[in-house]
Amino acid sequence: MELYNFLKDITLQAGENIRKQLNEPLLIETKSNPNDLVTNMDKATEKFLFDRIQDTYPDHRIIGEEGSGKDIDNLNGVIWIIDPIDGTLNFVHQQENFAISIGIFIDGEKYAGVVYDVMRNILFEARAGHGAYKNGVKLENITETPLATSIISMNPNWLTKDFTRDIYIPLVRDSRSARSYGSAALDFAYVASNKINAYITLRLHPWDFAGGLIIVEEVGGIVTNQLGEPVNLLTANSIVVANKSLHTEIMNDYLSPFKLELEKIHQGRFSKR
Ligand code: 2AM
Ligand code: CA
Ligand code: CA
Ligand code: CA
Repeated sequence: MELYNFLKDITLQAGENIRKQLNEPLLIETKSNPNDLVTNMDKATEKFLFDRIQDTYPDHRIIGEEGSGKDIDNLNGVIWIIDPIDGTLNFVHQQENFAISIGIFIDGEKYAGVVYDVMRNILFEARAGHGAYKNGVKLENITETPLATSIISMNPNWLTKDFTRDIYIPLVRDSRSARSYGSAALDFAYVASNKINAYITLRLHPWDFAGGLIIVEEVGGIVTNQLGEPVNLLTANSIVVANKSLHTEIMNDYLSPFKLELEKIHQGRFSKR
């Protein structure tokens, strides 16, 4: 089976496994802090995807949130970057609004990405250079919007912290409105499908955005870190994803004035995954 079809196939199967086991008891553990959760389903889904890929493509390498490929420090060959459940808090509290996110890169070049909204059974997919699709329907290029008529997505936590409040309040104030969905992968897919016009966040890991980046760039979206630099697939990153003109407006009018503060925030913070 062609690699792209294999990617979609195992993603849909992994989603079906999650839906089938939704009523089984969940084992919930905490990771870095009491609000940072992981469940047996996150781990089982990563293992399912890992085993399927290794069986079929033993020379491919896999980076996953729940421990796969911890030592990988270069992008040589075929690399899968996997978040088995993006939006674990939504998964635990709501049993919806979470996604499986996968990006495949070959020698560091984009190959294909999926973001699968498991409970709504909506598959966002893209093969680099071949357009992006939502449940098989081709997505149009996203529209360019000024901030004043844009809906932006941002985690409200960034508005509560002393070191970031002054940077982000003007952005939220001057937008048409703000939303927070709790799944970075879905945020990327929503920018790609024109439901929202930008997503801004200060810290994402490669597995949060690898699939979504390939999808949104296929429809004209721009993805950089908050210093305006290309994102790094091997480390954590800050993120601004938006249509082209809105990305420019956010960078020039809202983030560049805080360049020194943002550089300070970035120092050291993003060197590791
Ligand atoms: P997760 O559910 O896979 O952990 C929620 O705002 C978004 O941020 C989700 O995509 C979530 O992914 C991600 N996230 C949660 N904790 C994070 C952390 N400590 N650093 C970076 N991203 C995180
Ligand atoms: Ca997590
Ligand atoms: Ca994630
Ligand atoms: Ca996750």
